[in-house]
Amino acid sequence: MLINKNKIEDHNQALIKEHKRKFDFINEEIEGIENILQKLIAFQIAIPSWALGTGGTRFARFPGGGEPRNLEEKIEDIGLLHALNKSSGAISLHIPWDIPKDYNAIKKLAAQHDIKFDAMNSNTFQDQPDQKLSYKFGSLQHVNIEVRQQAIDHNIEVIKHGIQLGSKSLTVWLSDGSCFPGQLNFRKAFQNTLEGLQEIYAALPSDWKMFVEYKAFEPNFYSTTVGDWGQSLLYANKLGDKAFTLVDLGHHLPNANIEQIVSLLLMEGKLGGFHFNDSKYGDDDLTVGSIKPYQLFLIFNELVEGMDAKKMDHTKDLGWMIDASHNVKDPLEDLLQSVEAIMISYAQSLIVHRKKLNEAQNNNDVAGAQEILQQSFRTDVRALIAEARLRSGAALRPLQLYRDLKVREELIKERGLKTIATGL
Ligand SMILES: [Mn+2]
Repeated sequence: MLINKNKIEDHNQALIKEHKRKFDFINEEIEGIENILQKLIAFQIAIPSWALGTGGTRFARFPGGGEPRNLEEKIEDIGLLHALNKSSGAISLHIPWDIPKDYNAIKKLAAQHDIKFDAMNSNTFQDQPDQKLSYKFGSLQHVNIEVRQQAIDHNIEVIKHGIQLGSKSLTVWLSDGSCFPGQLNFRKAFQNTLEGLQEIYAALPSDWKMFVEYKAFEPNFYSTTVGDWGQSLLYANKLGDKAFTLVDLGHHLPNANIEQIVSLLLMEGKLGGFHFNDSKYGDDDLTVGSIKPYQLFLIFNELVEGMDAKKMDHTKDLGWMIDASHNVKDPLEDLLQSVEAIMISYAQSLIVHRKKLNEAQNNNDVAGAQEILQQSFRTDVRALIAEARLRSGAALRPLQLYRDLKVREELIKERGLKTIATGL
């Protein structure tokens, strides 16, 4: 299914009067609005291929119908999102779930939808049907060198697929760890993992980056071999200039100060990318901004401040991706909401009065500093995001248009009710 440009124009036309009134109001409130709009228009968030189908829990999965059955349909789904919001112009693939049969055909299809190939993701957290050795007790950390070699070879194969598609980065998330005390020698597990990562790193093209993603717990519940940002940074520093830490919001212990983590990683030049989601209890894969929007804003505030301090390009110098897939929503509606929440937090952090905040900090004006941040957080920037969309040819209200056009019903008609997205 394709969304006709006329449908978007009709939708915008019907809402334009109300939008103008709201935009004029915020335009008077905020200085330098043109500059902010340009940044919002340029900002793109990658969609992972596995977020397009309904996620499950270990108890059950309830597919919603019309889910993409192959890589082509996944790209088409992201094309729908990108047509509606013009902020989702990239896909992040997962190997072996998304191995292309024909690279050129896939590249052509993606280009038709104005979609780029973001980071490639390897998978050594589950066994594939044709796989020789099992990852039950880990992959790169494994006590058996043959299992480690199999995991290394897989990651190098992922890089090769990525080169064909024009991707420029590899994200390595390992589920390696242990479930019970005594199961693992921590130092040996770290060393094995480091040596494996070094071999993979050696296979990276010169213009590629490697992202080392950490997670505190799950599926292992006693120790994780890349468990926190300290461990990830150890690996990244030992690997070299092309290796970076990747921060996933849901991969921390409760109440971790993630804004401080991203600030220090940026200071060290070692933050590579960010995975967005939200949670109440753990790695809950909930819609971005649905539970803790203030935390999301505080993180974005440090990202913007830290990137500006290093004169980094907000759009190109970090990898931005949504990483969530859950059980009860239409995945495309969820992704539209997630992108909107990210854009709101980004816009709110762009309007923080940096000079005043700096002065308040230097004067130990604690209440004043808090006021400055909350002033931005409490500003309704939705008309600003909508204006950026309007100027890019996207919809003023993407979710409303998605529903008005009955996109899910169309997809069910095309693909059937009982489809299962590959990989899920
Ligand atoms: Mn992630």
